[in-house]
Amino acid sequence: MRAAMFVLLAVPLGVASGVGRLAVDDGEFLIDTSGTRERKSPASAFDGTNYLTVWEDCRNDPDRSDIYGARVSQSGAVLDPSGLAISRAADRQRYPALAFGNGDHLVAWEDYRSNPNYPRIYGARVSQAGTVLDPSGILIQSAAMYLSSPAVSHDGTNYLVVWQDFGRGAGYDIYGARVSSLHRVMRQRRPPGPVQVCSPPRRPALLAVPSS
Ligand SMILES: [Ca+2]
Repeated sequence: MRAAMFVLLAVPLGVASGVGRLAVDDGEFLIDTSGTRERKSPASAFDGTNYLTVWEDCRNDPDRSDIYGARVSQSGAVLDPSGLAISRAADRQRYPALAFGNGDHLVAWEDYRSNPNYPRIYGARVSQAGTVLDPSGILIQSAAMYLSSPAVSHDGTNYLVVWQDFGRGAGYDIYGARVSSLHRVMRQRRPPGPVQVCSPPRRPALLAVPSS
């Protein structure tokens, strides 16, 4: 069980003497101070000025988690001590991941709002100022499979969101979709139809970029 009652962050201070060794701050600090219910599954990214840390948060319902976050300065000051509500959608939102690119973070997570048994992949942008730009969330993939445990990266132009997919092949497969910085999920074909990000079953796939 992945469990942690509070979200903690140890800030690396830089490379210590000696090749390949990192120094770690001599004290951890509490990032979320807003309650006693469970917080877990943290992730963090740096935007050039501050860090954004995100996590799964049960402050509103012990059985139906949400996604919250907080910015942390390079000096370790928690800039959003009450937390930023990134998604408070129905049912559970779990296992957030994020990356920074082109001025905003993209946070992605597995989301049970439309089906309590088969999570989808949702995301939302968070600005450097801590504003949640997509408070209803962006549907990244809705295939009727068990889509879970996303990860996010940014290549300087677009985001890549990847996740594990259970149900269409033998066990788990890895699928992904590119998401533009305008938070559009890139579609595989034109004219636009349902978001289609997967090649034939059991074959991990990425999207082709539309030609125009
Ligand atoms: Ca929720």
